[in-house]
Amino acid sequence: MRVLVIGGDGYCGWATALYLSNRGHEVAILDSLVRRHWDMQLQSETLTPIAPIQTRLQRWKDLTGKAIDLFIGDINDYIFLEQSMLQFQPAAVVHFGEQRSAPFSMIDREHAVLTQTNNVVGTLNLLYVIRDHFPDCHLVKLGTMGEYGTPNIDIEEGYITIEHNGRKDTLPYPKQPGSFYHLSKVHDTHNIHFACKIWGIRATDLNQGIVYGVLTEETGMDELLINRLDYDGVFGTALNRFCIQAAVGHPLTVYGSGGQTRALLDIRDTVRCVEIAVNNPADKGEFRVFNQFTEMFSINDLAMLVKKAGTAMGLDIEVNNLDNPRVELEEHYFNAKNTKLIDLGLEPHYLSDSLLDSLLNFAIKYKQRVDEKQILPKVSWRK
Ligand code: NAD
Ligand code: USQ
Repeated sequence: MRVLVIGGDGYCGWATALYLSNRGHEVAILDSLVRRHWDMQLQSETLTPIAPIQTRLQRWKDLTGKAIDLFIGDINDYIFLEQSMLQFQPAAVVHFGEQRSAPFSMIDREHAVLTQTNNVVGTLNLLYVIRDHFPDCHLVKLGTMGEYGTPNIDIEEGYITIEHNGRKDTLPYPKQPGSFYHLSKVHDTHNIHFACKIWGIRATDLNQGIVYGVLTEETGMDELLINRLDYDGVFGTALNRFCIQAAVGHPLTVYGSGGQTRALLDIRDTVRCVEIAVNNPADKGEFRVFNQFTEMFSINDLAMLVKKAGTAMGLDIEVNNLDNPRVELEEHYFNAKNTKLIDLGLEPHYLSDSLLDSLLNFAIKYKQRVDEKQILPKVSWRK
């Protein structure tokens, strides 16, 4: 299938583009490279030395004989997006191309506006190109489990059936996101759902949990294919950060009491879930929602697992409960459904000692690149 991966220079997108290419799909990457620019502005770098996108793609072609087309530009530029898609003629578009950090979106007004404009307008442009030129194209859009927040009832996959005053309906599951970034995903969800309804577009919203790990079969083939791994207080995410903190002897940064529970998955499952969605398109007019995660952990659980694995490797690991820079529940009910991808064939990689060992060893290998000043959180949700 011809698959356009928007955001294909990023953490999830790069691994996915190579995986789909390796599985025989005709892949193109579209990316504005703005993430590399934001890193420079924040004066932070990924743990890993990522090669320029052109070098990455040339190496992939040399190694495998498979070419991946490249379109460099911003999906907020409608003409660029339209021309790129007309040239590539995708049967499916996988859309990872957004500003994806909650702390980044909470820095100040400018960053909140940038996040919501970048994400919501980009997705809206994409919906219009699909409507006007590719009415059968399947949109596979990365959403987030954080759209749901932490309700005191079970979280369903996108929809909930409610009985009210003797009447019954199946409605979009209520959304209570926890940052202006997470809110941008909710706005996207509503726009895509509406477009499916009025124009008959087919779309799958993948409400993904927090991704951990770095190696996939393809990105591990060569140093020039290495994926990014963020550890800084803005773009770094919980488990990845803890492993890198452990590697450099920094106390693990648990925010607040650490009872926050989240849904997580291995990056090897991210790429597989996207493949499953691409290979099983939504029907015309269908807005399908899959919860894309494999396990749920509290932040304390994650810190304890890293401490245990690191201690077994001879690392000396402390856990610090920092004042929580975010406004979020620290003790709450959290139970989300995730059967739809499994029913379609996902065989999860559960978090294991061997994965933690490999992630810790990976972090140790690159630890001289860590700037410890970037580890503590600097962005507060409060004024
Ligand atoms: P990332 O920052 O590593 O990659 C995003 C890529 O999109 C970057 O290469 C960036 O340059 C590109 N991009 C951003 N805005 C663009 C625009 N307007 N036009 C073209 N390209 C643009 O992020 P990631 O971790 O790979 O996340 C990818 C997607 O998955 C995001 O939508 C994110 O919300 C979602 N997601 C990520 C995680 C996670 O743990 N990393 C978890 C759940 C959902
Ligand atoms: N946390 C800590 N210590 C840290 C970092 C985070 O305790 O050093 C806590 C946060 O307070 C929060 C939880 O861990 O309660 C998750 O934070 P995170 O930074 O790992 O993840 P989050 O901000 O939710 O965002 C990440 C991705 C985002 C994606 C989301 C999936 O950056 O793109 O949408 O995970 S989810 O969390 O399911 O919404």
